[in-house]
Amino acid sequence: MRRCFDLARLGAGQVSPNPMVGAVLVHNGRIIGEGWHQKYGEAHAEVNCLRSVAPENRAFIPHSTLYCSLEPCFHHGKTPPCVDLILQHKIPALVVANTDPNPLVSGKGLEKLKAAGVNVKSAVLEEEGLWLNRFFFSWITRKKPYVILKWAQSLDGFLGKTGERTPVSEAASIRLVHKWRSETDAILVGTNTAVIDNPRLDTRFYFGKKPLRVVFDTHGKIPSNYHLLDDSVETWVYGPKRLGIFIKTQFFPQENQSVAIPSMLDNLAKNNHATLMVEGGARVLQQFLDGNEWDEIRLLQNNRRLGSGIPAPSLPANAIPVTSFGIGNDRVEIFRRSTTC
Ligand code: AOF
Ligand code: ZN
Repeated sequence: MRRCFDLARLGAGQVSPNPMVGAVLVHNGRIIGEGWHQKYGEAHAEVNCLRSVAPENRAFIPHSTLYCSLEPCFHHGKTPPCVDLILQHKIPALVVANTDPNPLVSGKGLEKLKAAGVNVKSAVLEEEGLWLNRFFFSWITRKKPYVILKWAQSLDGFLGKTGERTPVSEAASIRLVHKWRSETDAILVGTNTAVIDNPRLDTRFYFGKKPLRVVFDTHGKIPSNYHLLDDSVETWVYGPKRLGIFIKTQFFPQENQSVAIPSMLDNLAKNNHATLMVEGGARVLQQFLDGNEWDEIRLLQNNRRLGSGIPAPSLPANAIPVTSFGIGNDRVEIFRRSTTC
């Protein structure tokens, strides 16, 4: 199953809002097929796994066990049901990590396979699977994007100097942030960050997709020659419409930032954006924390002091540490929101 998860992760950033799914076919302790869901709208993991079986191994398929990180689909979506494929290939045994919360599937896939005599084992490494696909599970069950708050702070707890762009993180961490962006559907910054930093919010230090940029500009303060108003990638501006021709930029006139947050989250989910990464600044991060509108915090802790500046937000009491690791001179700490308080 861990191999399924590793394969699934290869689809990161390419399949959203679909889940990342991996499948492995095993005959007598030997892997004879592997596959993953590679791109939204294209073949599912099970299809790619069966396609990968070499001609000399095809006769083993009806005597093999299929491991799949997600319950095989039951519905006719953009591709035919994987359940039917498993039955056509007469695969006698199936092991899955998670049932598919998609109402079109939700247990029906496993039921159909069991009824046809397939030996089904479910909930194997279920927690790991839930964490792997936390964006998808959030989007499909809560109709909300999974919200990640990301900030970098100095050793003495500052986000940056007041009123000036202040590099806090190391080059390696910046690359990591670009990787995170490429795995995220949308990135948000507030007006102050947009005005002070003139960020691009792109993925120039990593490969992969360019996420939707979202910015609060409630009083129209962002200079019109700034990157976020360059119409180079899909951008949502919560603020007054600007003069000029915009093709990839949409404006949502909105004067109150705290009112804008819920409607923005709703709008993201409706447009198939399953994740949002909030990259600052202090005010926007605090609004998400105060509204308990967050699921995960990614904190980049640098080892140098700034002496003064904008204080970083305090970690909320319901933040549970998940993992931490070093990168250059930074330490990355990941927290998730406790669901019990
Ligand atoms: C699987 N294997 O690899 C994936 C599944 O529009 P479609 O046809 O691509 O269907 C998307 C839905 O199928 C998605 O919301 C989820 O319920 C399931 N994803 N199922 O059997 C896969 N990616
Ligand atoms: Zn499928």
